[in-house]
Amino acid sequence: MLTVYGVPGWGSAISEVMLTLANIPYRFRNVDGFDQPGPQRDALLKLNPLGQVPTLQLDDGSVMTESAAVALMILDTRPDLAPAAGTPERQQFWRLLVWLVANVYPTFTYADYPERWTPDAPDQLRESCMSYRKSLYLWLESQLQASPYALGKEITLLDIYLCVMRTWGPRHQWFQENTPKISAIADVVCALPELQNVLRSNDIIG
Ligand SMILES: N[C@@H](CCC(=O)N[C@@H](CS)C(=O)NCC(=O)O)C(=O)O
Repeated sequence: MLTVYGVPGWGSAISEVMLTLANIPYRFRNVDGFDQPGPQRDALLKLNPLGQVPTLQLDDGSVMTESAAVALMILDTRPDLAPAAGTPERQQFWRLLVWLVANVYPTFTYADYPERWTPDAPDQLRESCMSYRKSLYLWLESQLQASPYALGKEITLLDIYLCVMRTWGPRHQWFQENTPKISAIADVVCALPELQNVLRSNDIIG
């Protein structure tokens, strides 16, 4: 059985929720504190030189990192969790999946640890990343035309990103006031019975 190295509510939650939706069993290893020196970080660094979660160890001992790569790996066994090939929704799925990890995720890399990058002006970096991130989410909102899910009537792995990322900065209330479509999609995902346990263990629902 594969192992997800992560911290409840962090980036590993995206992998956990995607795996649960796909009905793929996994073991969870909590590496809380991995972003500071210590045994958790040492364990993670052995697998992932970037020291990030999610990090997965697969059945054959190989390592998988990058949430979008995890999504693609899941689609190999559960192609129904993306729009069908040959449809415009499929194109938009690839585009938004890559867009999220290429553009939104790095704002966390810099803003969560601003002193790594600009030790003299950490607050400034944190604030500029946050305002850039908000502008990205506003663009994403403008791309969302369907309901109840981002790309139509069927859930895709993209919806899982929205559900988890909505709990991160700028947080629920900002999304509700500024990106009601993202909020509504996240709410629908949060209500799915098969996801209740994993959403609760990641503090995504109460
Ligand atoms: N591109 C990676 C980003 C993963 C990532 O940045 N995870 C954060 C936690 S949410 C992390 O591990 N941060 C610690 C660090 O970057 O040092 C992905 O999509 O999985």
